[in-house]
Order: sequence, then structure tokens, then C-alpha cells
Amino acid sequence: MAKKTTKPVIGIIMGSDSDFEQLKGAVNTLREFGVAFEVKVASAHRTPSVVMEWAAGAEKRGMEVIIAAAGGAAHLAGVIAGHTILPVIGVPIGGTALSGLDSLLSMVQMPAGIPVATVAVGSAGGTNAALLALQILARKNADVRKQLLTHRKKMAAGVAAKDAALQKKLAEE
Ligand code: RP5
Repeated sequence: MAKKTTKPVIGIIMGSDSDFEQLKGAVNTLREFGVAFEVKVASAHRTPSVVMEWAAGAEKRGMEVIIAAAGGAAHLAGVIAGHTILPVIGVPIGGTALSGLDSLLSMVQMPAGIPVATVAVGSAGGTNAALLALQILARKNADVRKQLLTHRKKMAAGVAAKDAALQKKLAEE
């Protein structure tokens, strides 16, 4: 079982509570790894000063990585990245008027100078954002590193089992 961290080291921020559904994989993954995180709903356009304060104080609060999710004209991750030198992982929210392509492009196309590491649109991106954040932590956290290696082994075993089942099914046809 993972050693639980009590002090949050990953900050998750989303533009609206309607984004949360697509971030459940991120939350579940971080809980599974026993890594504490904080969650915030704040919008780059509806509550810009809250976003600025949250981002500017993140490093002081002990955050090591930030996950920022937003949909539509998704400038939240870029704005956060402009207020901190912590790594910012952007999750483009899907299900928008342009099916997440709007979120993806507005998040991934950061001009040179302020990077946002943008992952896939939607729930897959949410889960991958948490895993990428854990991979960043793993550079200095041996427990997280060990858990990530175990997680990869379990995934590989799952694929091997599915392959074996398919081979068997085909052989029996
Ligand atoms: C964005 O606008 C949010 O990140 C959300 O994806 C989208 C819609 O927000 P709501 O109208 O559901 O609050 O800023």
C-alpha cells in the first residue's frame, strides 16, 4: 500500500465544476497512489483575480505540479503558467461546441516562452495528467517511482491476458 502524503503536492484547478466529471480519473489515480492534492474551481475569465492568487501562491503552499483543466476558449492553463514556474499540465475539456478541438488548440498552442504540457482531450487526458504529474514527482520520490513501475507492470499483464484470451478464442473457432 502506498505511503500517504498528507501535505498536498499537486494542485488541480478547473474552470468550472462542470469540468470535474472528466477529471475523476485524475483524482482516483492520485488517491490510488496516496498522493495528496488540492482542488480548486476558478475561471480565467469569470474570476481572474482568484486564479492569479491561487497560481502565484501555489509554490509557497507546497505544490510541485499543477493540473489545469478548461473547456472552450481554454486559456486557464496558460494564465496559470504565466504566474508560476511550476510545471503546468493542461487538460482540454471535451464536449464543447467544437467537441474539445477548441479547448485543445487554445491550450496546446502556447507561444514560445510559457509552456503548458497539454494532454489528450477529456477523461483520458485527466488520467494521463495525474500519471504525468506522478512521473514528475517520481524523480525525487522513490515510493511514487516504485508505484509507477508496478502500475506499468499491471497494465502490461492486462494486455498479455487479453492477447492470450483472443489467441485462445481464435484457435477454437
Ligand atoms: C470553461 O467554460 C470551463 O472550463 C468549462 O469547461 C466551460 C463551461 O463552463 P460552465 O458554463 O459549465 O460553467 O471556462
